[in-house]
Amino acid sequence: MNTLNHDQTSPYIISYIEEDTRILRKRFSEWGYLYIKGYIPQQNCESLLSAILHACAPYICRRLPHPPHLEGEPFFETDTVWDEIYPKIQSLEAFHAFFHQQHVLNLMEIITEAPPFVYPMKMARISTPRKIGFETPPHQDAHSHHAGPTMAGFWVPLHDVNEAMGRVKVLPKSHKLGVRPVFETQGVGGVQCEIYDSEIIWHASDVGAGDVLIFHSCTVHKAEPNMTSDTVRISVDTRFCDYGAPVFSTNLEPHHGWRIEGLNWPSIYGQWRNRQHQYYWRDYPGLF
Ligand SMILES: O=C(O)CCC(=O)C(=O)O
Repeated sequence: MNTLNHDQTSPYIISYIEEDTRILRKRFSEWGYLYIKGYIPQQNCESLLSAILHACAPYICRRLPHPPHLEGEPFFETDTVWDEIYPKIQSLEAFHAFFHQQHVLNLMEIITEAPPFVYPMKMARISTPRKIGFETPPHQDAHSHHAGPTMAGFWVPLHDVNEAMGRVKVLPKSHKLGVRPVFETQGVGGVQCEIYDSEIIWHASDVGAGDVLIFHSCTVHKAEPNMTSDTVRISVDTRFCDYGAPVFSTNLEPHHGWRIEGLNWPSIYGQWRNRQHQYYWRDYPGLF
C-alpha cells in the first residue's frame, strides 16, 4: 500500500469525439478513462448551474464572470446546510434531464457498446473551501455503487475549475487490478481504497465548463481539496451501463434519499413539467 504520499500529476490524456469509436474504446480500456473537452454545450452547463445556485441561496452566490463563492461557513455532504439545499437541487428537472440528453447518450454508447441505461441516482458535488480533508477520497465506483465492469462514471464541471478549486484526479490504468480492499476514512463516501506503492502518477488537468470525464467502474479517482479562500466548485455526475447489465437496487434511490427525510422520488418529481424521465427505471431488467 502507498503510504509515502509522493504523488505526481500528469495532465489528462485528451480524447476527441471526432476520433474513431474503436480508438476511443481502446483508449478507455487501456487507461481507464476518457476526457473530452467542451462536449456539453456551455449554455446547458450555464443554465443548470444557475438553477443549482438558485437552490443554494443564500449560502452560495455568484458575481459573474467569477465562479460561485461561499457566503458564510463552509460545509460538506451531510452538514445541515447541505441537507437543506440538496433536496432542492435533487428536485430540479433540469438536473436529471441533463444526463438524458441525446448528445450524452450518444457519447456513453461509445463506451457501453449497447443502448445505455442512465442510473437514476444523479449526484451534484459542492466542494466548499476550508473543508480540507473532507474532499472525496480515492475510491472505485465498482465498490461504492456495487457495480460490474461495464458501468462507467460520467462527471461534468459546470464552470471552469482550476487546481486550487479541487479537480478530480484519476489513477491511470488502476482499473486493471480489479476491485480493491477499502478502509474507513473522512470525506465524501467515508471509505477509501488501497493505492499500491508503484501507483504514483495521477492524471488531472484544469477543466472547463462542459468538459466530460468518463471513468471505468474500477478506475480509482479522488477529488483534490478546495484550497481557495471562498470559491465553491460545483460539478454533476452519474453512472451509465449497457442496458440490462446488473444494477444494484440502491442506485435506484435518490442520492442521499436514504438519510434525508422526505427526499424521495414523489417529492423530487412533484413539480416537473415533463414525465419522460420519471420512473423510467421501474422495469429495469437487470436489478439485483
Ligand atoms: O466531484 C467530486 O468531488 C468527486 C466525484 C467522484 O468521485 C465521483 O463522481 O465518483
